[in-house]
Amino acid sequence: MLTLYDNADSGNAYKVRLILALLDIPYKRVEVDSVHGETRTPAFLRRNPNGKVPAVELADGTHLWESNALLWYFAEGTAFLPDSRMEHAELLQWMFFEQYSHETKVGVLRAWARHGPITDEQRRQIPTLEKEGYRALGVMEAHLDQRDFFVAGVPTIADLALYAYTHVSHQGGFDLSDYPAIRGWLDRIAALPGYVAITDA
Ligand SMILES: N[C@@H](CCC(=O)N[C@@H](CS)C(=O)NCC(=O)O)C(=O)O
Repeated sequence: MLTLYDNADSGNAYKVRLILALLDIPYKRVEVDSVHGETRTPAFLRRNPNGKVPAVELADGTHLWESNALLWYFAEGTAFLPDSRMEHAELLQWMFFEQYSHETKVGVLRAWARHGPITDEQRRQIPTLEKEGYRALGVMEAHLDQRDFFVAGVPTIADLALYAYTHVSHQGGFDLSDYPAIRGWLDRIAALPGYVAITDA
């Protein structure tokens, strides 16, 4: 049986819960307190040497980590991972965008809002992260203005990667009122058969 080392509040971990639910893959869930250091214990570092959730242990005892790599692993052979060379490159394009330009702003401000207190240095970074977060949301809005989904016209792991922190971006202070294409896309993801909410963990 597959085991997911998870955290109920983590958007990165939620990506994995979401793909497993959409694909109806059974798994055992282990909650890890990633806010209070449980990811840095020797036992957990043997599962993910980088000390972060999500991580999975496959049935043969192999471990895998990094949320977007896990999305790719579970989606292989399904409609969530279209198979042309160009589509693979486009998936990676949006998933790298998510990790570098989006999660590090939109996700980080949410984490600070929910798990404070924050340091003075972090407080000084907030306006810059807000500006860069809205810039990333603007890139998404422009792309979705003429499309239902990010790649190939169908829901893929690029959508799931970007959905995780976008749909709870208000918890980090972001206002999506001026982003109608994103709001429509969020509704389309939430309507997928098998969808689970981040709060369902
Ligand atoms: N790039 C990683 C980021 C994972 C990550 O930042 N996990 C956070 C929770 S959202 C964590 O476990 N933090 C605990 C720590 O760094 O000790 C991924 O996408 O899986």
